[in-house]
Amino acid sequence: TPGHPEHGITPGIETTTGPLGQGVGNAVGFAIAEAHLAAVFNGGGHKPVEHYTYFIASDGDIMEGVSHEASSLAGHLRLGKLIGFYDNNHITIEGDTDLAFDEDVGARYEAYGWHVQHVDDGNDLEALDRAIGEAKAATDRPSLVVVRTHIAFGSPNKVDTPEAHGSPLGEDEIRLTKQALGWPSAEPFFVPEDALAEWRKCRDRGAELEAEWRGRYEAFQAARPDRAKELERRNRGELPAGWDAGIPSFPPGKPVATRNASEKVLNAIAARLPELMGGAADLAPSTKTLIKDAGDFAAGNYAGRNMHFGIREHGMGTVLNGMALHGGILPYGATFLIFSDYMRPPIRLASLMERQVIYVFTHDSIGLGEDGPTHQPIEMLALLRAIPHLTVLRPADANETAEAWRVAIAHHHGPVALALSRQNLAVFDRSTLGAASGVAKGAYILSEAKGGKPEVILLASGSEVEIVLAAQDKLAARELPARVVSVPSLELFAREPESYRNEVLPPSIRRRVAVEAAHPMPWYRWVGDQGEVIGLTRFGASAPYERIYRELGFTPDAVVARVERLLGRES
Ligand SMILES: Cc1ncc(C[n+]2csc(CCOP(=O)(O)OP(=O)(O)O)c2C)c(N)n1
Ligand SMILES: [Mg+2]
Repeated sequence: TPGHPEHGITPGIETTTGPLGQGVGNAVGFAIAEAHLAAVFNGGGHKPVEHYTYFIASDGDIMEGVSHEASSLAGHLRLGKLIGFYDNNHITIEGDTDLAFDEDVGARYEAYGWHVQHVDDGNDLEALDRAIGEAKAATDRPSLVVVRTHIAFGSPNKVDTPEAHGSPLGEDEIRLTKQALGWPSAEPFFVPEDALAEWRKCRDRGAELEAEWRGRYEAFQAARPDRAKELERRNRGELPAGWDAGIPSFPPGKPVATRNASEKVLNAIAARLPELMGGAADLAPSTKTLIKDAGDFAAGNYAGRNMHFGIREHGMGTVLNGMALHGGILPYGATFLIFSDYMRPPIRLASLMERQVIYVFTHDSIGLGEDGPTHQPIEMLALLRAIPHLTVLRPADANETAEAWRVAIAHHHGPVALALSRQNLAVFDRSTLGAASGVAKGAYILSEAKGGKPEVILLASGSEVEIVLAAQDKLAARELPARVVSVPSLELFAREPESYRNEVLPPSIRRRVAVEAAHPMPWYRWVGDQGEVIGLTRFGASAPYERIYRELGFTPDAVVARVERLLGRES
């Protein structure tokens, strides 16, 4: 058993927690998923989806900001089947919670719109049972039961002490605790017969409840076989046939921002993929992530598929994880790439759990213009690419964006982040260039060297690909044949067999220049020790994007100059 609960390692663990507060948001995501699926699949006297979501939160969970964000959202959404217990033991690692925390948690949750109860003694099972009954009866709000407990209850010397959190009681204290609690034996792992018999009843009761549920489910299957098949398909996470048939292709000519292309592709996919559900942290108009005519997921309309997470990126990330873990839903969440920082912990956990969550991160470079350096991501791509099991895709044009979505929807192992441009980008003419389907391989030859065997390889992602394409022409005019490789995803490319990687980046061509308007760190492996990276190790600046690109060295001429220097061909 891992030191912290890990989904997929220990049976029965529904989510990986450990970073405090995440579990609360996951629970909110579970409850959202249940509410949505119930709204979509229940009806005609049948309720194939009907369950409660319970969570237990510690002082640390309740203190962490992410639980505030998620709980505020849950209250707003009036998630009546979400029931939490606050393990209010007044102890954290440094000591009494009084050291840093004396707010009225119950009042705070009431202010969020939750139904709040207090149980003064965590060992009073009848009081807890009553509280659960009341919580279930409050169908129009989530419930929090603030339960006063004592850490290391029964231990004469360790009760109510922070040491009890992380260190074992020790043999002597265990003996004393068993004595104090009137335990009949000092033998380790001893379970009295009557306790065992009581627990074993759970098995029978569980079997009975399950049989009862199966009966109800079979009635649903018989009455609505198509809906049952659809629910089962969604729960298995299987894509329906033809899900991608509506994905548009974009003609060359008029430039398109990849965020705008993404909106068209998302909507085309959503029309055939009902499990696709999500939204933005108050940036749907900028991230272009609204599903048209799909309704808002809101109290009173849980069938809606457009989520409004509010300005709560961290909460959004953790709620998305809960939705993905629940099953039956393929969740996406959107914000500016810069604010991926505000949700890194749940991105990391989605990656650790290898759950399918799609992040739409727009405004993906200094190319966003006057918003200036606070909004211009520099290090974010490197940070995201450093997370194991996360796949980052930064498409170069509208057709790469369509392919990036295709990859994201079909990628079931770990989350996918799409980095999209705010500014318009050329739509490449694929009749003369490599096919956009190369996106699935992470990197592909977009344009072979002109006028001979390539002397240099130009690599770029996203908005910088059109810059290296223009540089390629200028280099050709100087009799410097350069191959252009579009690199939408370093992770996907790294997973390709060596033979393919060597085809795209032949080991014999060691002069390579990578261009990305971001921190250069991720590229060094690919350019090698005779290559160079044109990137950014400084913050951006506020100006129209064309001017920033020029001033910070992202122009075809700057690329040409760098290549000439690299090849010792300076004039
Ligand atoms: C985000 C985060 N910060 C810090 C920690 C380290 N940590 C583990 S438990 C804990 C606090 C323990 O107190 P509490 O949450 O009340 O749990 P209890 O010991 O009462 O069960 C801390 C700070 C963590 N796991 N997650
Ligand atoms: Mg505590």
